[in-house]
Amino acid sequence: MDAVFEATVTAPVNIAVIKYWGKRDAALILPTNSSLSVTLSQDHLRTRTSIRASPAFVTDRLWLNGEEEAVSASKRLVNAITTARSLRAELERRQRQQQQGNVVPLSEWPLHICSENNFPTAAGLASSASGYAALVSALGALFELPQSASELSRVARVGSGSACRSMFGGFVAWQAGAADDGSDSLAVQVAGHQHWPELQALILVVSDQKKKISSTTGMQTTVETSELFAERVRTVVPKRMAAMQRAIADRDFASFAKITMQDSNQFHAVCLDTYPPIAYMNDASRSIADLVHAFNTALGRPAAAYTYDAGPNAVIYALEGDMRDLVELVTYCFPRPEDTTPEAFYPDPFGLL
Ligand code: 2P0
Repeated sequence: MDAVFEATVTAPVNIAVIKYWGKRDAALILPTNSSLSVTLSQDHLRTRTSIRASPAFVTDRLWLNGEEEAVSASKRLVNAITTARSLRAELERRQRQQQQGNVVPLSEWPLHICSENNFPTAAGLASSASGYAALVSALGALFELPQSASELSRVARVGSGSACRSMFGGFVAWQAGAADDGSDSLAVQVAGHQHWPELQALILVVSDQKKKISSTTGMQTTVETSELFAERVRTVVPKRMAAMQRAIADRDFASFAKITMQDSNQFHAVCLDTYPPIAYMNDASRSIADLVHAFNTALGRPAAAYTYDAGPNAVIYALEGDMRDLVELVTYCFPRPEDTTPEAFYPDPFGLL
């Protein structure tokens, strides 16, 4: 029987509080600015990826949420796999030089990759982030690569920029770096998830439809056409990266909340300043933002912070002590359709419905 080697990993979703939007090098996926995110718990949103390598396989194959997709159709996927393979080939060369017996030529064997999300793909919930982070972590495990998570984040980055941040839990910065080859454009953990366990995230799925303009296309149009964007990159983001890291270190929710909302608002302002304009938020998204501000005003302190990515869905951060009130308020103001049926209002005491 032919040998089969296998690895299975899961990777989490991350939601940026300082947004990545814009590339200075589209091929290497080098960003115009640094960004910072919170990694969500894997209990609810995650990608699970299994990879098998065998000399019996004919070619690389990929199944995404149960459907086979052509690996060659995605240049980024090919790039990420090729980069990980070259790290494995380097390891095998070293092992042979050191005359270690039984070097398994995994770098030469085709791969079968099976990846599943437990949430809607491409609904503005960062599926490419957990997807490529899971792919690269699984390749790292399968190939027994000696590289650190930060070093491997460079490989995840060539799949999708935001994926480099999903290589860590907790609070993660993607340092834009300055090198042309991308060697210093990688993710670092700012604080572990134990650092601020009271911080929670509420996800409000306004729509699970695929977004109209992909992030990749949208951000390049922004780079080319928005004048506000240049100012954001030059003066605003560096200041906010420093302030956000301070807020996280001090567990200062008031500052964390204000910067998170301001950065989300500026990202969407820059999208609107793009020509033709890009509108990711809709009326429901804006009503949710208004509600968060009303909640904070009523409590007399910033108790909740919204943020929106390239879609209408809201993520609201709040501390554990405020989350129950927030959820009650949101479900009261935005009842789900199934809660507004006559059955929900009138529990049918006479069995007539
Ligand atoms: C972020 N987003 O920082 C920002 C905020 C969307 C809005 O990262 O072209 O899917 O694959 O590098 O990573 C979405 O961009 O784009 C994104 P590519 P990606 O989370």
